[in-house]
Amino acid sequence: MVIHYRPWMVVVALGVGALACSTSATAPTPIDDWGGDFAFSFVDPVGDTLPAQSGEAGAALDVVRLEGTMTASTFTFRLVFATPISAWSTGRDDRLDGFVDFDIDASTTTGSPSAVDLFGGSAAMGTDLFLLLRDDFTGAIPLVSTRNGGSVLVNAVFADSVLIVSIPRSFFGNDDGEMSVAAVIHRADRKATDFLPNMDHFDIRRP
Ligand SMILES: [Ca+2]
Ligand SMILES: [Ca+2]
Repeated sequence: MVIHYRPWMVVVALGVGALACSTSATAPTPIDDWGGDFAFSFVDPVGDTLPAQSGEAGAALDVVRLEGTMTASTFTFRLVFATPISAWSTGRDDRLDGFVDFDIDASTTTGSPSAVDLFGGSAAMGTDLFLLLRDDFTGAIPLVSTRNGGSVLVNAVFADSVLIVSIPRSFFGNDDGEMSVAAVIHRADRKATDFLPNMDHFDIRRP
């Protein structure tokens, strides 16, 4: 059975804690075999936002870059926007919403379809974990497993036009640090204002 865990399920999932994502289609790489820390950077065009749906108001949030580092202990990334963003907890009209999806084993046969696909895009991923970009009023956002709905809160900083997220790599089990990623950006008053990337997904890989 394919399970689709998305925001309406997060409320009940919070506090479960166990992500249990170590059961991938192929045997996970032991952490002992860590291949070394690395950095990554991807760009998305400026001004490529999607049209507003009927009844929606407000300017689109335009994501322009995803960059970060993968170390043996921590996965840190910065999601950069063309204009300032604000956290969900601020209650502002321009507060950030949306999903960052991770295909940990780079396999479409495990996990669920990406949120990108649910909103009309095509990420071609089997999402194993996703971040819901709504903060919880304490500077944290939920990282949710599509395998079992378990979730943990991870540290998020909203700084002008940048979202900075740090995730302990232990939450990814024994994964080797290489994965696929895609995102759909919402604003509080608009759904799907930008896809990252516009088609398909980015591959986070050691150079
Ligand atoms: Ca963009
Ligand atoms: Ca997968």
